[in-house]
Amino acid sequence: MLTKQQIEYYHEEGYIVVEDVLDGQLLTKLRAVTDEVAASARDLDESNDVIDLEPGHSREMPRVRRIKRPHLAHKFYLELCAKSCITDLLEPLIGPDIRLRAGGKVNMKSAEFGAPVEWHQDWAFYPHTNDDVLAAGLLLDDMALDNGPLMVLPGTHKGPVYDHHSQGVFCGAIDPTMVGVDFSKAVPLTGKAGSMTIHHARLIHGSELNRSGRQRRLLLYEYTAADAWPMAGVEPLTDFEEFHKRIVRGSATIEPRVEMVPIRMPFPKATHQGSIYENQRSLGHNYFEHSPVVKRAEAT
Ligand SMILES: O=C(O)CCC(=O)C(=O)O
Repeated sequence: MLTKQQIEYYHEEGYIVVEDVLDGQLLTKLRAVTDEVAASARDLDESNDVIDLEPGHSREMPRVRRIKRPHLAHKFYLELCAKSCITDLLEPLIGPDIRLRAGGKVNMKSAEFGAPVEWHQDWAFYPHTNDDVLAAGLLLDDMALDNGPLMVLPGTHKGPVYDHHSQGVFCGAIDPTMVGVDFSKAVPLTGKAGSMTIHHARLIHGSELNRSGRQRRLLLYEYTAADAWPMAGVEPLTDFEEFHKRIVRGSATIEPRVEMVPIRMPFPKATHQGSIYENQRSLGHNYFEHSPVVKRAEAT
């Protein structure tokens, strides 16, 4: 369970890191399943509904950037998202009735080239009727300063929802030159494999390239209070049964709780579709370096 201090810290700063959430057996299984799903990239020339490929991918040298919607990609991911070792920690933050979002991902930052993620607020992608919405990140590998850890800007979940558009079109990232945000205040979330990060959907976060020789894989499940109903995003609300099935704890309701939360809709849709990495391609000014060290060395 979370301590009173951890709960207060989450509400105040918008994030926490909890150690030892997955035991050795679950962690081993999670890694094995992730290897199995990622191995399907060997048969792919381009990204599909499950696998997002890094630029430079080939069948001989597979480069997987992300496993999309893991709960659909393997039944183990679906079982894991509802396990009490996770949901016990969410209940004090968003209440007893919890739904898994239809999104979610495993971000695979491969050694030496794993891609950065520009600063953004998840809320810009999927505003809801109230902001009891968060992402829980399970560390498959140790997350350290040099392998592109998730970085957060404490307290920003209480501030505005920033513009995530470029030239009038959604791009899933904040232009660092256009906002008065001090990105130097970012806190890297480091921890041992098996730990879990939790961040509020309105918290600004991002991450650098992986410059180390070790991979950094992070399974991000997104959860909402059951009475937070999506106003945009990937939820297929035309399929109520499927929506309803994603309740991982407590019960569903057809009465959304509507609160005064700031909202910007992610429309017109991003020019590049498929994943956040694709959406962010049209951002005018990047904050993070995107060229892997290896590539730059080759170019000079
Ligand atoms: O994997 C990361 O470091 C950042 C993930 C993230 O913020 C996202 O994919 O929305």
